Parts: sequence; structure tokens; C-alpha cells
Amino acid sequence: MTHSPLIITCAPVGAELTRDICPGLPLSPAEIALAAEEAVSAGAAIIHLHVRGKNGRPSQSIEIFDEVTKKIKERCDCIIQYSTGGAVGSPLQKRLDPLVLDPEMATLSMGTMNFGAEIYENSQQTITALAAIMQEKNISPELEIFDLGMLEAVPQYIRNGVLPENYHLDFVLGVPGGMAATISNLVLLTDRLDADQTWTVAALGRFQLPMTAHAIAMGGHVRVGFEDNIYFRRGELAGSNGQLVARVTRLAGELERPVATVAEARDILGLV
Ligand code: KMH
Ligand code: ZN
Repeated sequence: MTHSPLIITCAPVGAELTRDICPGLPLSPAEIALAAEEAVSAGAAIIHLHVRGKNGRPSQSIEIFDEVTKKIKERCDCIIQYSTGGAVGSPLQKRLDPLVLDPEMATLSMGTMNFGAEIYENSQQTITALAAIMQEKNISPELEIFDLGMLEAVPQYIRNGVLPENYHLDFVLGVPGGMAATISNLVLLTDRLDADQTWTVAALGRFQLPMTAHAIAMGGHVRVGFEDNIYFRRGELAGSNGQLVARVTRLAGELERPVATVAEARDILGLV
């Protein structure tokens, strides 16, 4: 059992959801910034950012990322982590575009997979192109691991100089087509890591709560938010992203993990 600070990431909007199924989903820049502030007040240190266009559809527009980033920074200090995954089918150039804004962190999905009924394309060429810009701009990558093979591919990218030695891992578990959100899978993934390797679990849907509890107990970090789960409990939608983060903060308290401040998170992740 570890007592090291727990980094909470909040993913407030994602690319897949609509208001029809998640009435509290923040969509406009002002709504996303408010959701980020509420999440940070509740204990989140990282905001995993997707943005939406005026029509509410997922967007990789540089202007919108810029507007949302500025609005979040007006409200609170946090680590803003841009999604380079976008929505399934986003062209590579669109995925790259927001990186011109020099975010502190960005995601990098480590392999192609079935994503429900669709194909989430992350070929070696795509990974290399995204990683190159991140290295050039000194943007810290969070490697999105949806399956074991994606983790096993990491050392080769480091040997080839595509990935830096310092990276953070996010195990996204429970996507139909990816690895299931089970304790045994989490142990399988984390058992092969160096002791000082940082990792987060983002478990989908009803698996979010139990996997969050396990990750806290194991010494990992956690991600919650509407992108991954919209329910507070069975049959009851969460009212806000902040509500989901606040529960993690309470759980961490019971399990004697102090919640990392933004400065502590930067230190743990080597961002300073
Ligand atoms: N929307 C998913 C297809 C990321 O943000 O880096 C990809 C995704 C991963 O959300
Ligand atoms: Zn995402």
C-alpha cells in the first residue's frame, strides 16, 4: 500500500457522447471551462481535453482548442492534456493541428483497434508522426494503452527514438474491441512496468468505480469524467464531472492517498 499522492485526471467531454444521452455534457467553450474548474476544485490535476464545434460535434479546430484553453486558464491552474485521438476517423492532420498551441501534455494512442463498430486507426506511421511533433515541441506524451500489445510495442519506439524515455501511461480499459476492465488485466499490465513508471487507469462505464478503487490501492493514478462514464451509480446519471471527481477524492481519503496538487502532479510526471 502506497501513500504517494494520487493524480486525478478528468475527461469532461470526449468525442463520442451527445446531450441526448448525457444531459450534463459540457459542449461550448464556456461550459467545458466551467466543468474543468469544477473538476479541479474537486481534486483533478489534469484535464484531458476534447472540444466541440458550434454544432456540438467533435472538433480538432485550433481556434476552439485555443479558446477553451484560455478560458480554462482564466478559471484555474491545471495540466491541460490535449487529445490527439480526436474522434474515430479524424484525419491525421486534424489530430496534429492543436499541438501548435504547445499544450503541456497530449495523448498518443499506441495502436489500431476495433472501437465498437468502428476502426480507430493508429498505424505505426500515425504514431510516429504524432510523437515527432510532441518531441519537437517538448510536449509530454501520455500513451493511451487499450490492449497489451500496445504496451509491448513501447520499447521499440523508444529504441528508435520515436518516443522519449519519460512518458506517462493511461490504461483505457473496457472499450469494446480493447482489453476488458478487470483487475487481472490491470495486474497483467502493471506487473511488467518499472517501479517508477507512472500509470493511470481510465475504466469505462460501470467498471469505472471498482477499477478506480483498485488503481488507488495499487499506487496508480485514475481518470474519471463523462468521456468514460456518465453514471454516478447504477441507474443514476452523474450530474457533473465534478461529482465524479469528488467521489475519487473521498475514496482516496479513505485509502490514505493524498490527492496530488497540480504542482505535485507536475513533479510526479516530470513536467517541471
Ligand atoms: N475518441 C477516441 C476514439 C484520446 O483522446 O487520445 C479516442 C480518444 C483517445 O479519446
Ligand atoms: Zn479522449
